[in-house]
Amino acid sequence: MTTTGHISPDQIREAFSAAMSAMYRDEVPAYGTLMELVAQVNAEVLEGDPGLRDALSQSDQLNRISQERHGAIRVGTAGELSTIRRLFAVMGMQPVGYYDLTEAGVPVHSTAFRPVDEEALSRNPFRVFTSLLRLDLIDDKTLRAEAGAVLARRQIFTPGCLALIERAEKYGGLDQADADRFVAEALETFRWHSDALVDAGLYQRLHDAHRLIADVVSFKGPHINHLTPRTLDIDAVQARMPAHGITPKAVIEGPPNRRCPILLRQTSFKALQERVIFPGKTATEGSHTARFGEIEARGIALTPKGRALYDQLLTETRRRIQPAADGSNAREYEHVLAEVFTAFPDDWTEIRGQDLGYFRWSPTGKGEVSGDDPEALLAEGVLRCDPIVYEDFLPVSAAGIFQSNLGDEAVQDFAASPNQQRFEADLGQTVLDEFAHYARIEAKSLAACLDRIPA
Ligand code: OOG
Ligand code: NI
Repeated sequence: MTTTGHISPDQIREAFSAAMSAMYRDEVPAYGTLMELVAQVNAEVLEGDPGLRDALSQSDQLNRISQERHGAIRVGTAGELSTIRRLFAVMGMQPVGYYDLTEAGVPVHSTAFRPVDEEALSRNPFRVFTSLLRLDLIDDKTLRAEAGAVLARRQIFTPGCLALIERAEKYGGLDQADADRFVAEALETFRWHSDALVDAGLYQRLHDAHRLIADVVSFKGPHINHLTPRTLDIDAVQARMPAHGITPKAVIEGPPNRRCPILLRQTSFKALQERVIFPGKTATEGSHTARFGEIEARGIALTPKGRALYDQLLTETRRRIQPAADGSNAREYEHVLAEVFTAFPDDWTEIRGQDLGYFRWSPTGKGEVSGDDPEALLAEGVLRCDPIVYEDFLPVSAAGIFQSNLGDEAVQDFAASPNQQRFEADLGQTVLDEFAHYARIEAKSLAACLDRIPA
């Protein structure tokens, strides 16, 4: 509960998400175009599918669709990561999940800061995929030391932001005036800076080692690198992007188009070339590609068993065909993906029966709840059951998104080296296990229904 005078973290997150969106639309005009296209497609889908509209409104999701978005940043040090955690906590965002991207050829590991309560999610689901650079995976010792020194010197938070984080921690929240200031100050951390921190020579060497290292180390802060609206028909948006002057990446990441959507499907458009000023005896001008746009479509959260099947089918697909970045085999890839995924049941009852996905139970209000067999009560129409939306991310898809905006050379061979303990030590907190969290939501919803049984 908030103390009198404090506004809720949800309100701060809502204001921050809106401010971030406005800033990004200003900085990256194609993002604005994409937002309009997504809004148009979402409206068309809802108009043509009253059943979907009804289901979304029943599960309290209709309102959030239009404000749905995630963003991503990449930080350079443990100190930056732990302060970012504190910053997001002011807005009710907790670290959920651990993603090892080395597995997919990118030298970072990550978590997603997001609201976790259902009520907070339906209020505003804004989340930020946050990656920590792993300089330890860079072979060149001299370059590693130089990069480390640059990172150690920079301060990515304004003094006002740090003071307000401390205030929120000390008093358990912020009042309206402080929250307004906090949103403005926090926004500064995510802003694009065209003045580089490093000279052109060092930038080039960092870039040659890995483009991602240049992106993280060379600038004053961890610029937000994309914002992602949620669409109800990702295939339609992907198909219509070119007509709006946007070039999408070759294929949609994740599962194929299905009747029963699972997990997460994502696609992005290419990063912009941005002008950069490098300091030095005489400042030089150059360019950097960092920022892009993305859209996502979300489906049901899978159980560990469902996720294992998903991973297995994706691996099988990619064993048969690797999507080429130039799009030359996109059709073929989609075909193979769809064919391989026929092994994943495409029917809610079957998905539930085989324990592949998580569901939320609720009473329909039609008839008395009696007995404790949820499937029977569902069949009688006394209970209903809706898929729980997957609120998290997928490492292979994330690597594809990194790759689409960093260039193909972004994927190098790193020894897979997940190190969740190290990440959590740097973060200063453990991350929430997403599977356990979805399982709890499901169990709680069912218990609440069955508790209504008269004694
Ligand atoms: C993050 C890429 C991951 C997603 O949606 O999977 C991501 C990045 O490029 O920093 O945002
Ligand atoms: Ni993303």
